[in-house]
Amino acid sequence: MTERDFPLAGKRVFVAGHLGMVGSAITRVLRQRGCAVLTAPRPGVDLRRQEEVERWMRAERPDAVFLAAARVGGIWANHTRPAEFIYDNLAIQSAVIEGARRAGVGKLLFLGSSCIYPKLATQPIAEGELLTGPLEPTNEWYAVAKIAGIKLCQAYRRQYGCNYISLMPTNLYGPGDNFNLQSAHVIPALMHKMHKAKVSDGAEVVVWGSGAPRREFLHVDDLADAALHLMEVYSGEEQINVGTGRDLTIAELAQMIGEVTGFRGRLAYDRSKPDGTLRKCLDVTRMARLGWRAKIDLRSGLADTYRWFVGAEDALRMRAAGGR
Ligand code: GFB
Repeated sequence: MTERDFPLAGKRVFVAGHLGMVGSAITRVLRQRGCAVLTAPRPGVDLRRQEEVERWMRAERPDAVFLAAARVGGIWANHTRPAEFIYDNLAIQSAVIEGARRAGVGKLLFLGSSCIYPKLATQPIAEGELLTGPLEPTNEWYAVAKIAGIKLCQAYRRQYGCNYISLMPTNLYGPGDNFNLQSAHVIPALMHKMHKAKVSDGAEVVVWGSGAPRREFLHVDDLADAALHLMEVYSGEEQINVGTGRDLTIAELAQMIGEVTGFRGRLAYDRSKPDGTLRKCLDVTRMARLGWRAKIDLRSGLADTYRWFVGAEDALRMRAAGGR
């Protein structure tokens, strides 16, 4: 049994990014565990603005911070909006990390991404692969910002003795995800396209790229559970990978989403869209040694996400029809 050197129960915990998929999942679990969750008002506190963040954090004095606020998106959003992905992420993490130091926060967990690792990293990717080679070009802007976040936490540990740690999740999905077709990640994008095709008797759904790249996917409820666990048991400098340790091809994933959504038409591959990195599967040995493993299998996680999406679509339609 791993020792809990920072028990969260009863603490005042700031979740930065509480409206996003990851932040809202962390908020749900913290409330279940009896924590007082603090969230920065929006509008009111722009997390990219140092002064606004500092003023709010000094007034609220959280004991702990989950830094889940970020500019995120799928391969196309990363590729076409590099300035937003590098600037917003650098600004948010600098403001929150420095704000936490000034407010005397006891512990902070920074959430990164598996795209911090080199494009050609040895698979599955162990933590030691960081900064050993060139990055995947479609998301290097986002990756550079996330690497800077890890380095900020390490520097604050060394110079100021702050207990700030970093968690690197693999590709995430789940309820509350972004289903916008241009900016979404692959799971919500394909789910949305297949649902639309199913309800309008469409014969074909377009899958970007070749279908050959391999990806690993983690349900956001598993990630939230892992984040709380790491906060309670880990106080080291190195970032810790969180994933399932299992991957599949995009073609296999598309097939599975077809089964979950009930779409029975054809899949057409659009090779003018980027594949991105060919493989990105995390080595999760360290997290297993720290006493944590993923519990939600991909098929049931996809079914859960699809139920949420259909419910959200129905609610939107009702609202558009005047709340009837
Ligand atoms: O999920 P995704 O956008 O992100 O794409 P990455 C994964 C793979 O799915 C790529 C393919 O090979 C896409 O070409 N794909 C197929 C699709 N159809 C679609 C579709 O309709 N929409 C999308 N979005 N993809 C992101 C990074 O990389 O992963 C971020 O850009 C971040 O920085 C995130 O790290 C976790 O896995 O390629």
